[in-house]
Amino acid sequence: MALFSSLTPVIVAVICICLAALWRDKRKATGERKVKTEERVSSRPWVDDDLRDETELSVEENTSECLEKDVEVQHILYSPKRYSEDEMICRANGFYQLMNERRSVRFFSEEMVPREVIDSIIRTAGTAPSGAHTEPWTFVVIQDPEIKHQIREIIEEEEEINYKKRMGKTWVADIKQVRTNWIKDYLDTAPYLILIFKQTYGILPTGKKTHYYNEISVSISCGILLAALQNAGLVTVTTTPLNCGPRVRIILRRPVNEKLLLLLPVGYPAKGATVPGFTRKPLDEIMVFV
Ligand code: IYR
Repeated sequence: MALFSSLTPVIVAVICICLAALWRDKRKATGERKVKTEERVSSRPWVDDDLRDETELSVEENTSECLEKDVEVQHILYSPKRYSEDEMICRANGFYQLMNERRSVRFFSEEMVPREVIDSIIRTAGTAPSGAHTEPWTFVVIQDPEIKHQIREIIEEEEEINYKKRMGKTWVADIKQVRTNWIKDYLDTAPYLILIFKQTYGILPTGKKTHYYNEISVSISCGILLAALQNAGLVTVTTTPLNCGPRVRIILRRPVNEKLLLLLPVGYPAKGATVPGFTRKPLDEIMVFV
């Protein structure tokens, strides 16, 4: 009895530790985060809450130890070129015409494209705005035929499952008009594959750095990249290989904070390449002017 009562505090402490561990695991499993006092007070969600995916659950927010030292950024005068109204209208229409010729192409020529063009296109994509200027993107350009083929094998294996099981009948029916399937010849034939990774957080020597709105930032840079490709006379198809991200990331030796967002085969169209005869919604269907 005496032994039991002397052990009681120890037993209580062990039970408390176990309960705390269970509670922490449950919070981890459900993706719950520590709610900061200010958030509770304002009951507003953290800026990226709606963009989290299950692969990011283990990401903790910045702790005070891993905040970067405040860097004083000087503000400088900015006076971009101004055009006359006529010139503006002409440029806006010209750019629309160029972009309206863009089509998603799935048939590629093997013809090489100068590396300098690709470098310039990636530089252009890197001009996108990003949350707190974190520039949370990595563009992996693959030219090596063996690595392209390894990527193809992973993607075709997963896409076959996607088409047959994961996507469901409605999805498969909806994309029938595109006449695509899990066989992706373009992953071998296109001279380059550009794989765009979103950095879900940054890695500093002191810890993790929050990459605000990283998915939106990287998506904007992808849009700019598509415009740059079109401007250079190259073609691509925006692909989002379902379930391939982790395997592709490992082959490319990219770190865990990087998640595959888009894969773009890039090159010239093959002779006789075809595209679906889609039309675009007219202005009055896509714009509301108040
Ligand atoms: N990612 C698949 C399926 C696919 C899905 C949509 I939504 C498309 O607009 C086109 C294809 C593929 O690339 O085949």
